[in-house]
Amino acid sequence: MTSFESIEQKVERGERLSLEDGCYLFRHPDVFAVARLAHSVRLKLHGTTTYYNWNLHLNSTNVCEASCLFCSFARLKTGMPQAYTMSVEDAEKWIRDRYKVGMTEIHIVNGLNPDLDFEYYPSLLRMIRKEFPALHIKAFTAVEIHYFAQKYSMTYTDVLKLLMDAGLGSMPGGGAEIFSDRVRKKICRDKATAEEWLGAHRAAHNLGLKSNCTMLYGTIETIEERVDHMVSLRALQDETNGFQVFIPLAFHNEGNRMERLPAPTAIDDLRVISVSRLMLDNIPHVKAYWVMLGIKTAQTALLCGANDIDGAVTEEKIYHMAGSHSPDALDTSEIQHLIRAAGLTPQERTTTYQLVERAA
Ligand code: V47
Repeated sequence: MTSFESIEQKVERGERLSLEDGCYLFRHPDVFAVARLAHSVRLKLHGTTTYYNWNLHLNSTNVCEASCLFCSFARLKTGMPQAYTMSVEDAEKWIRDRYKVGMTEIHIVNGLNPDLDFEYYPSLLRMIRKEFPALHIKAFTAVEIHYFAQKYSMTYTDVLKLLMDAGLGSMPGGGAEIFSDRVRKKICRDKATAEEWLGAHRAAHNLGLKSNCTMLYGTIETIEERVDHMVSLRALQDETNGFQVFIPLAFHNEGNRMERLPAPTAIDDLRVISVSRLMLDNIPHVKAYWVMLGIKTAQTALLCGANDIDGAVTEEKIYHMAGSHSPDALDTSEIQHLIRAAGLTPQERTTTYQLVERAA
């Protein structure tokens, strides 16, 4: 019979938790006990070291063929009010206006734009590699890779090789949502399935590309579906070891077609972080993405299993359009302060978790 004590013993022995254990932890009334257990695992893996990076977010088009109910960012068709597509030259100017010496990463996620030729994407990457060579390019979710493969009649491997030749350095984790077919049919029925999302990451990992993984929670999924999602990620990681970090994404309910659902509470957020740290025994890092959690919950999450707070993100749009009240950017000294105030040790990293040391 599953009990909190039996789970504690498994964690102590380094034994893998089952789907039933994960569901039990989601339902356990003492959220602080779950958080403490997750924090003990985080301390074993990383000590007090808490990572952050310094990055810029670019969304070069918000035109999107998919019709995800939770999305407040996509503007569906070219020509609709507020729809935009940057040319490569526009994107270069956009980056130049925001780029600061010392930034190490550009994160690019776009809509599934039916009006662009494939060449747009490698050209965008080549421009960044040439003009901003210090930036690691983390770009295009598995949903976008799947869309390119279908639309331009290529395999995932072909698409990824062309993008890697142009400068792609790693893949972000978005688009995973919840793997359950039941939920996907309702909230994101016209984009990559769970198998396709996992297939694109498998192809990336087989080419030596690292990637991140996510889970959107707080819409209509059950606890079993959340834990099942984690188990699927863990299984692919057993196979490829290509995921660097898991990022739970809390549903934001403004400006989209799921506005009537309440947003997850701070306790929901901390529980998801804690359970993910305990279930995902083979994924090194868990990120408390402050833009999505808000600064105070993100800081608390660092004591509940998370060991990364993302970056001094500049110009995030997806969450701000969905009602995030977090600031548009945080500077590095504020991030360091948040981490130190939790009794932890700030460490700047690159996208692939190499340490960045800067002169004081
Ligand atoms: O795929 C969209 C999610 C993702 C909403 O890999 C929403 O380092 C909640 O993937 N409420 C994009 N979630 C963001 C993303 C990401 C962010 C930061 C770091 C990394 C990384 C990846 O945002 C989408 C979707 O799952 N999303 N709308 C919403 N209303």
